[in-house]
Amino acid sequence: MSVTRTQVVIIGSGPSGLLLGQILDRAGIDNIVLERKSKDYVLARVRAGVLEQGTVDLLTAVGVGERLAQDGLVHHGISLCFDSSLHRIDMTALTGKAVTVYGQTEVTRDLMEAREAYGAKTVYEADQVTPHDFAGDRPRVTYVKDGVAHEIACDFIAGCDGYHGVSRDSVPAGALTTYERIYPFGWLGILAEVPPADHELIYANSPRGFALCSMRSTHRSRYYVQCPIDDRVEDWPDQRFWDELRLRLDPVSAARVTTGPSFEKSIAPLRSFVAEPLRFGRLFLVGDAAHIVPPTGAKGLNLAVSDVRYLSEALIEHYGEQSDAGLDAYSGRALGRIWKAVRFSWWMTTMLHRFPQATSFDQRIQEADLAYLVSSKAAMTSLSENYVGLPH
Ligand code: FAS
Ligand code: PHB
Repeated sequence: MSVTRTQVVIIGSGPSGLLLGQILDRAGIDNIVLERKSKDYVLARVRAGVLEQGTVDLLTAVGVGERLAQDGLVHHGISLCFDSSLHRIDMTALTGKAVTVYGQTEVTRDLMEAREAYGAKTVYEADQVTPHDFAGDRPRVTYVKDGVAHEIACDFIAGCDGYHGVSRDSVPAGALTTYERIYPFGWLGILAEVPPADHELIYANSPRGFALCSMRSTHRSRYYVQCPIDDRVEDWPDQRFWDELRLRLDPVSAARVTTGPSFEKSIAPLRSFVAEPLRFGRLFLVGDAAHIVPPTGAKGLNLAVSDVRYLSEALIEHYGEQSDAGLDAYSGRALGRIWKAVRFSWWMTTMLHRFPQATSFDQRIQEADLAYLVSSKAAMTSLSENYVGLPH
């Protein structure tokens, strides 16, 4: 077995792992990223699309904001569609902030390129990645690459390996408390090389279910419709998708939908999930390894970014000032922001989706929720300040 040493082992090369690696590289803290999949596989995943102002600011500050500034689409508002009417919420007028539409795939690409330019080590297709001895002060991580066993001795392990990763599962039973809500539907999403229906996002609540009109650029659209959780992609040929999307929109927006062949189509389940605490000795849980939100509030990726900010600041303090105050505070600090985003994502999901078991009372409450929201500056301000991102 080959044995090497580094200061921080980062498990996972999604946005959490790559952004943490980028910040540590710039701070001169040695780190190695271990990724189960290939680089192409990671880049092929289509996920988030909306970046909070705080995310844009951090990516820019750590040197990966050039393409983002050039290609990102700054949005000052969103629209809600219900009762066949469109209601725009001017988030910038209400909060002074905006969001930027820039696909997670591009964020990942920018971070990978920066890491390669720096010459930092990433091991792709690393099998059997396993954290060890993180309860003590000499943690290590083992893995197998091309049939050869490796061990990395380190000071800290960052579990950036997502909901299905190994890090959270490595925590001793009983040391972790989890909170979960599984939603009785999924999101069927497509990508198509067609211009978006609107210059901003449209979140629709119709009697047929939820729909979302989003985009990746002015010529590439990202659309979603709520679907039964047991649906399969094969059940949704393109024409059925386009017909259903239009039926869930107001007539003006429906008429503005440009259809075309999809080149990506997938169904994602929706859940709210939080693990507490986020620290176990020298192992830290980050991003989707620690929490999952339904994508309705566009929070998943953005929460991963604030986790990374908190942990990277703590690690820099540890090495630079020989202080562990930040490390000791990481879990509580991150969970404070996590739970606010979990609440907002749950609220947006509850307000905008049709629940199979909803009673007629539930339906009237949902309608009243929407009617109040678009009639109240205070309510729209509350939605806006959560959507553009609460302070880090
Ligand atoms: P990720 O899951 O992105 O990355 C974890 C990485 O760890 C992966 O590359 C994985 O291969 C690797 N890994 C896992 N186990 C490992 C092991 N044992 N060893 C080594 N590596 C391992 N968020 C939004 O805001 N909007 C959206 O529309 C949206 N859509 C989504 C759709 C889907 C299907 C999913 C799953 C998530 C979606 N999200 C969305 C949330 C998503 O954007 C996440 O919040 C974001 O990817 C979090 O990044 P990471 O924490 O890096 O986790
Ligand atoms: C996306 O563009 O993928 C997207 C945008 C906003 C959301 C969810 C997904 O709330």
